[in-house]
Amino acid sequence: MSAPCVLLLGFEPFAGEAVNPSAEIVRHLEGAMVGAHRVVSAVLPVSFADAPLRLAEALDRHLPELVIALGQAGGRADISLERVAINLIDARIADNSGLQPIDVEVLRDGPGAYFSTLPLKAIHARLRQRGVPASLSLSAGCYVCNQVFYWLGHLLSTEHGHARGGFIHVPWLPEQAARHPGEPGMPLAMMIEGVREAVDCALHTTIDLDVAGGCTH
Ligand code: PCA
Repeated sequence: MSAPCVLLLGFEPFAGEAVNPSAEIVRHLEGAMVGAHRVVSAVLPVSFADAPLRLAEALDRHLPELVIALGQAGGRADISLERVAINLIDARIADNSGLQPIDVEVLRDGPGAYFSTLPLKAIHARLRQRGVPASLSLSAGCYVCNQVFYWLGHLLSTEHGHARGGFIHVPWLPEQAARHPGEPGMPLAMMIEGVREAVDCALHTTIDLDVAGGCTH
């Protein structure tokens, strides 16, 4: 019998960047074992039309127990543990297919929001303990990452109700930040360590910590 799996999702580069740290992280962790769970991964297009389809395909193919989608949030200084996906798209720039939807719902007549089902407080504590800068975030934005996070919430509360999951934004890599004077970056190795710890913590935590988290974004 094959090992139970954890699905990690990243995104292709966008907004003129040559790399997306989220894709680098999931490629690095593909095939890794975290306890008894095997990591599988997929890199999604930065496309409002295609990303939700590719997300659903990956869930159907792998039937993971845990799903963590990752995306780049240039300008943020730490690993952002996203709490909530909202039913709103308002694209600041066109996606990689040239689409720029403005003020539309992710899912017509869907709930206003879906919440992460990851144990975010426990993950936050674990990352800080390991020296990986992290914070809880109240906004995954209103671009493709929020759309995918919302669809993930929808799929986890319908046909993939056996799985838990959520979204984590990561900063630019140092080489990307260098082209944006004054903006922060984070080394890839630290992000990989943070995501691996988040997976391990989520797999081992059934009841989240009952502590104040604060939210910085
Ligand atoms: N970040 C974008 C989309 C893809 C990515 O990595 C976002 O935050 O919406």
